[in-house]
Amino acid sequence: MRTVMAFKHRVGWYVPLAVVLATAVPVAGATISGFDENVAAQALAPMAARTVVPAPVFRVQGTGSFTLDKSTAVDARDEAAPVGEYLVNLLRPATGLPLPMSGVGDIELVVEPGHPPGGYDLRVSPSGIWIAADDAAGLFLGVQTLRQLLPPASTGTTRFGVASTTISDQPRFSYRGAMLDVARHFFPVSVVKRYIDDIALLKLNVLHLHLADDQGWRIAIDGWPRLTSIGGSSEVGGGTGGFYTQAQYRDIVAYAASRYITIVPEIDMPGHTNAALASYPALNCSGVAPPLYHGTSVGFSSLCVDKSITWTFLTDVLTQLAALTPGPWLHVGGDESAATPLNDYYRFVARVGTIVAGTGKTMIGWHDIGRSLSLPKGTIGEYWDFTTPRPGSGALSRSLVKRGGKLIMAPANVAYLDQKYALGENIGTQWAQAPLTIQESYGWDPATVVSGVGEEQILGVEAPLWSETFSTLSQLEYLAFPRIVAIAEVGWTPQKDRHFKDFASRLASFANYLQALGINYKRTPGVPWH
Ligand code: TNX
Repeated sequence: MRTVMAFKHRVGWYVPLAVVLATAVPVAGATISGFDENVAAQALAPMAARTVVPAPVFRVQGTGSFTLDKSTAVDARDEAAPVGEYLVNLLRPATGLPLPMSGVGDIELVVEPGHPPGGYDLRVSPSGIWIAADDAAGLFLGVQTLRQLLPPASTGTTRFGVASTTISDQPRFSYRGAMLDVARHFFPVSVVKRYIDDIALLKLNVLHLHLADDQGWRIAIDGWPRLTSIGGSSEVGGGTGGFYTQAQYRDIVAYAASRYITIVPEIDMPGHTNAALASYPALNCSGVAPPLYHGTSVGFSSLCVDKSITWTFLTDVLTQLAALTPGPWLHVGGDESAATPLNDYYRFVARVGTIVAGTGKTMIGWHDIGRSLSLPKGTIGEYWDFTTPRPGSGALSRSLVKRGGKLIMAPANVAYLDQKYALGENIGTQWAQAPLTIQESYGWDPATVVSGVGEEQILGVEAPLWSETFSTLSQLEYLAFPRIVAIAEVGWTPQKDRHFKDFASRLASFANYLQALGINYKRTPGVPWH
């Protein structure tokens, strides 16, 4: 028994280290012959403690480890059951272990009150793994941490060790989002689902879909078939575009929900609407439809504020979108409406606000909508200007907060994932002070960007990914990773606990998981990639 304990103790440190080493030699089978295990144990204790992104709020290392084996079972009942299913569906193929879901198990997932709000508690000891949270969503976050405590990929043995540890964790902000622009280039359901899985790993809980812009309309609306047959048939560069049927869209929403991720649909308006205007001549003030647009300019299109068909159209669109959306928010864009006379813009946003309020949803708009004098109480602004606000954007943001709304922080110069990593790169844009480095994506505090908009006025953070310059999954992931990891930690980990050097070393370890999952990423300078 003593020997077994001692062995287990060593194995606890040994297995994760083997994994770190194994990435250089992917099927190394956890053999590190000639390696002094005592030295390994010392070297690994801090390392194992530092491999989670975003960094947990509280964590201490224990002694020993738990090893999954043929007899390991998972106990996840009632509300916890779907999270248990999710976990075993990940672990069975990765480990080759049976991992039955039974009433008693060494891996226990529990929904019960008394845990960190929005977060979870996790304990690993030699006798098992226990994760508990107030709800299934919190449990799911704990499971994301557990994934990063396990080796990233099968080492060819059945020994999957997790070092003993106690974690108590909760998010800084309740809204932690990614945005994907499926309008400039269309991405099929499979790519959207893949991105949902990518961001779930980072404990993000919102995916904002930019569903319509000048270059394409991507969601079927009953009664308006030309929106998709015409408006959906184009994209930047002249490709064939595409769109989601309502059934496909519901499938995306349900898939996101199974990862405890809320979909926020955005129809950008009154500008960014060329695809809709090209589909229905009557929506244009002139009565003449413009041609489809394949370029990348902004600010040239506008809905016609005083035509009644505009309001029939928007009521249909927003009502149907609300019905497709279990989450609390509808995003109406409102940015860069340079082709809309200012007076019309005020009236437009006010009237849209009334329609959204009528659906029971809370309106979100880019911070530009702060210009409008009349907005439903609690309207949320999404801040996209730089971390040093240029004239106007601070005041527009404060005007939303004064009316009881909160802000989602997505400053373009640090959070826009489409900004180039380096000016010589062939994908990405550069208008927002590119190059955008990993240090810059990490090194900002959402609560000090806009004066008068502090911690309490901030709903959360978001990392938008605009798609003018790319069309494949691999390019999408390349632009997102690793900068989205930085934004996820900005949204999760308390400001005082964030330090770039520490983040960079955890990020380098996390890259083993990206590799194991086949997620493309940029090996940005300043990170000690293995
Ligand atoms: C700005 S800032 C946009 C998008 C572009 C993006 C490109 C804002 C709300 N809109 O229309 O796609 O820049 O980086």
